[in-house]
Amino acid sequence: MNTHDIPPSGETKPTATDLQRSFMRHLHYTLVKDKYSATKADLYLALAFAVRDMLAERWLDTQQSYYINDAKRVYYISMEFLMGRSLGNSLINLGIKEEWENALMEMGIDLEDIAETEWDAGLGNGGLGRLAACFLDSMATMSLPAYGYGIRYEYGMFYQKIVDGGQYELPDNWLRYENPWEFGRQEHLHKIRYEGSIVESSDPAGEVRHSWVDTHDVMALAYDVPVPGYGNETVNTMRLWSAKSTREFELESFNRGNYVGAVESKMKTENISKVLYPADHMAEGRELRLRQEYFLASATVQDIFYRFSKKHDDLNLLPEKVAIQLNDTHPTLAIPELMRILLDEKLLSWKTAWDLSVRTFAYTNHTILPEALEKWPVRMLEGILPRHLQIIYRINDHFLKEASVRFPGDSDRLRRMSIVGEEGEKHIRMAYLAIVGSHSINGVSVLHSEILKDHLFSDFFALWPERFNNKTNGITQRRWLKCANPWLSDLISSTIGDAWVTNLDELQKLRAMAEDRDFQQQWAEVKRANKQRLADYIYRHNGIQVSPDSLFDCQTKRLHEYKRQLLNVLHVIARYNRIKANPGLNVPPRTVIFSGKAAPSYFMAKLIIRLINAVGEVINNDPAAHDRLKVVFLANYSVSQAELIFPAADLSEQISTAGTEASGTGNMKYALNGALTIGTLDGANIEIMEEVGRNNIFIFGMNAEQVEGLKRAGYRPGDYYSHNQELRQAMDMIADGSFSPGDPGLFKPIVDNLLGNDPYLLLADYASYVACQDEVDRLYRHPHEWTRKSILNTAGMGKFSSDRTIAEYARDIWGVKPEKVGRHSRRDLA
Ligand code: B1H
Ligand code: IMP
Repeated sequence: MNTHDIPPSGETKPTATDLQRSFMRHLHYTLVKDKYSATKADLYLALAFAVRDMLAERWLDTQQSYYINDAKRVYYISMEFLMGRSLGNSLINLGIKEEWENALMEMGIDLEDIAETEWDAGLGNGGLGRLAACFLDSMATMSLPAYGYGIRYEYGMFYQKIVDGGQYELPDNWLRYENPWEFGRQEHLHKIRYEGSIVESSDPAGEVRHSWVDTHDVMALAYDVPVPGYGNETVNTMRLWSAKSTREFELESFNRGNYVGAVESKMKTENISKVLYPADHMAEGRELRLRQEYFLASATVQDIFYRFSKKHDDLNLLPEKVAIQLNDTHPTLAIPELMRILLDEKLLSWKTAWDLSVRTFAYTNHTILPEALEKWPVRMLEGILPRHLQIIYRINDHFLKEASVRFPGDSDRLRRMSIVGEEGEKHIRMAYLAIVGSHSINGVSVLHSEILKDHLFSDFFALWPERFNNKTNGITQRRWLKCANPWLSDLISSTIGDAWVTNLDELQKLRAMAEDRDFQQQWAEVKRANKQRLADYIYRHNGIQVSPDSLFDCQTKRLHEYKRQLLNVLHVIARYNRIKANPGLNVPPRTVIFSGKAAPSYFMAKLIIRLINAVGEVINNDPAAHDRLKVVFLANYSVSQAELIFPAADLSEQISTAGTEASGTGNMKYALNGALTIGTLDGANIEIMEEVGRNNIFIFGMNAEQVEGLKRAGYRPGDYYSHNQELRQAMDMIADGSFSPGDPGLFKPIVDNLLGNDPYLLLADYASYVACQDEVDRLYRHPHEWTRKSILNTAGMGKFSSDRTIAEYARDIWGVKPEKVGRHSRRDLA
């Protein structure tokens, strides 16, 4: 039908008429609308369908090429994919944005305007989910035979509203309108089993075999989303699973005559893919979450077997044809699930099955925070996944035997290393299961990977040093520079060419331009235009007028105590007090911008949101501060909001307690867009400093070793409070109700917590932070110097492309190679 409106890819570019015809066809025949009845959302959908058509052939060709060439595949399994919007990214990756812009303009349609109506795909909490999305973009762009596997949550990350200064959560009903980027695949259906019991029998060779019977089953239904590479023919697949009750189950329960009860149970089973858990860095231990994790693991492993078996009978080939990357421990049940299939269904021996499994799996750790490390009660596993619990016990037995050869008589260490934890309620330590079951274990920045080896997993490092490695995170420059910051992209490309889009090291060429006054001026003009765009957004959403000539000081990320938004607030209050005390104080005007969601059950994080808004309320309404300080909290931080903020930032706040932020990726997005960083020596900040140069970044505070030392020596926050007058005044104001006159005790818990134990050492780093902020002020008075450093930041970001990260995973862990896409389906059509 409409396939022929647009000439096949890779050949001549379509004309404006081709595009317009395709667009109108979709408006008329797919949506059944005319120009009188079409809403903005219809125009968006018509465009999305037309763009989707342009992906179709490449998608079919890519998948067929993988099949024909029997490529080794990599499977990235993740409970989260924070994709954001697809339209803009698809247009850019297809290299067809300008053509569409012009074709639509001729019809009186503004592309940017209709693109705004696309709802974000927010199937993730934060960095971990967005990293998965950046990786998919890089894998497609590098022509790797890769798949993302996840859950098609009906409700993604909640929508945050700010009411009376506090956070309210609204459900993110993202599938309410049609989702043009997904394709339901009714034929790709797997049965997921829960509960039941185990029957043992002996096979003819005398081996004990297990069958899992009387299970309660749910079906996993595939939805495929295309993942186009940039400037190539590759379109990979992200496959998301949706829960459906089984037909047998439905018929059986309905036949029992209990109609309402049957519908109720049907709903209950379909709840598995209902909602994303919104508590990042907090393993909740809920039964539904366990069911979700197994749902993803089992459906994906079954799918991998199905694809592998289309070409191969010999299971020994599995590690040569399949690499599975576990995005944190959330999908770790894939390990016992693979073992279950190899043992119980394929009837392999334990030794063979285990060897194949370990060579197939690799595990990435993303955090060392204890509350985020997953532990599942044995009792819960026993009920829901009885066979997997047996397998995990057996894995542990074999493992402890191996470890006791290496550490004979060291029973303390063996107890520490056991996959089964005995303190309190008996539980399974998922990180240990992931380590024992993988041939590769990596952290996400140099510092983080060192901490894994030296602290969190030191016993395992002693046993298997060769399994441990680092893969410093990265971000895709296609979304985070080319799409999000078109003006800066154009300036860069017109200066050094556009090779940076697929080779970010090219940005180094900007170094030669850093001193060039003309170039500096153009750079500064772009920044100002982006700040104006953000200022307009702030005015529309918050009703606050901010000046694009003020320093935009931004901290946007999940609200968490370890990220220390509160340290930023303490500085804001101190700055306000300085201005109040000295009305003539000459400081560069600042706009301090916050954005981020708190886990709905995280009391302290939510109280900090209230505090930020309360402090803003006082400062923004005080004429004394009017021209020098503004505080803004933007509601509902999301991928598309972030795309607006990064290009407009002057200063990027990356101020976590050293040793707590595994990597950070927002830090990279800000610096790539020319913001200077004020940060601690934590996560990837250290590597950013190495790349941009110590003189082009504001570093303050203790390093990870000093943090350790201070804690060991006995940290006394009260000392810092007593000895620093500015700090004491700021804390007293929080405690005495200066920011909450109607409810003076409201913020007292914040100060009590700081004076009580201050687990993230805010007070210890306070003086150094404020001194560093004073340096920021000094530099901002010298616009040329500031702009020079801004250019040098962008120029130094080559290392932080997720293309580099993925190249390292592909080479060191997966052993996968780029795969050329043939024109198979196009020949079929011809
Ligand atoms: C990161 C998480 C996380 N680390 C538990 N850990 C979750 C933990 O729903 N849960 O239970 C969800 C997410 N997220 C982040 O990963 C790190 O904090 C960042 O420093 C890092 O940049 C990012 C990607 O590696
Ligand atoms: P899958 O997602 O790996 O199942 O890949 C599906 C693609 O592989 C299909 O679109 C086909 O192009 C190709 N394919 C699958 N089975 C066959 C087959 O039996 N012969 C040829 N191609 C096949």
